[in-house]
Amino acid sequence: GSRASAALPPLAKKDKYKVGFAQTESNNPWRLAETKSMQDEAAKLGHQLVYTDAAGSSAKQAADVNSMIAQGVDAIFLPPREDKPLVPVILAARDAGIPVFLIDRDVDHTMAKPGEDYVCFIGSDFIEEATRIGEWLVKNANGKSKIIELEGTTGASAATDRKKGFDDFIAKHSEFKILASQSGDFARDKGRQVAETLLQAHPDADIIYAHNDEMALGAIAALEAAGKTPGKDVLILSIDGEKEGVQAIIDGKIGAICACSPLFGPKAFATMADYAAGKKIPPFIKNEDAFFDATNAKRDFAIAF
Ligand code: GYE
Repeated sequence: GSRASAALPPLAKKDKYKVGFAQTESNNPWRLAETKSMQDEAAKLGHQLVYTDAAGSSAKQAADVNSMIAQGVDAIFLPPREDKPLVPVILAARDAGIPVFLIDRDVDHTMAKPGEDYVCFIGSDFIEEATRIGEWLVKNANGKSKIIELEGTTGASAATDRKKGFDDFIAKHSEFKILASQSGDFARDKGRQVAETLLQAHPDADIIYAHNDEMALGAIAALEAAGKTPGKDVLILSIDGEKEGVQAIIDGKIGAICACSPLFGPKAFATMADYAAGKKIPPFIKNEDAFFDATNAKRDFAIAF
């Protein structure tokens, strides 16, 4: 399409900014920890944070960003719920002269580019997270091989890449088979419902890979309701590292969790300051993630959120 400007808008150097943070939803500890981290850092630095919660709707999140543009915020931090529907408002912010920093999820790079349309993406490498889960599985499967996969929100970069990374890894290990894979929307109750349905269709499944802890905890409830013992009959793997998830490792119900830090505040605001100072910002600023299994879950419990 036609664009008013082709370059990233600059950010004036100021002591205090009015910054938008358009949260996706607030239905799990990961989201709450992320919001708190952004609010705490803004308060610490004395910036005004315009906070919105899209309650799980990409349309509402786009409207929230549009209202931030109308309010004339200096910059916007956005975790795009899906990788395509938020692109038009990212371009609209750019054209309005407001730099956008994507945090925790990215958008489709054929539609918008870091370094051109938005400043950068700050977050985890989701392919790598899924690969680390696969590598742990190969060493710890103990003969288990039949997998049910619970996917995150359809169209979310975190879900797309956690599936791609895992599927690519499994494709190279013919002893494993993915029996079924379906979205549980990154939510505990949806994860429980989808696990229940898929376990009925595939009673021989002995591994569940969930794209986040909330769905893994839902799957544990589904397994227990079906009279199965999580961690024994079915090996469970997930991503995030919330306290209840890491506790489930200690309790022997989850096998391994690749951590995914929700604590974006310090890095997000430091990147904004660097940008205002004219420093070159890399298109991808990668978070380094921890990993939990029975060998360190107790010792490292303090880093769970
Ligand atoms: O893993 C999940 C959340 O986008 C990386 O979204 C994030 C994911 C996180 O709802 O729990």
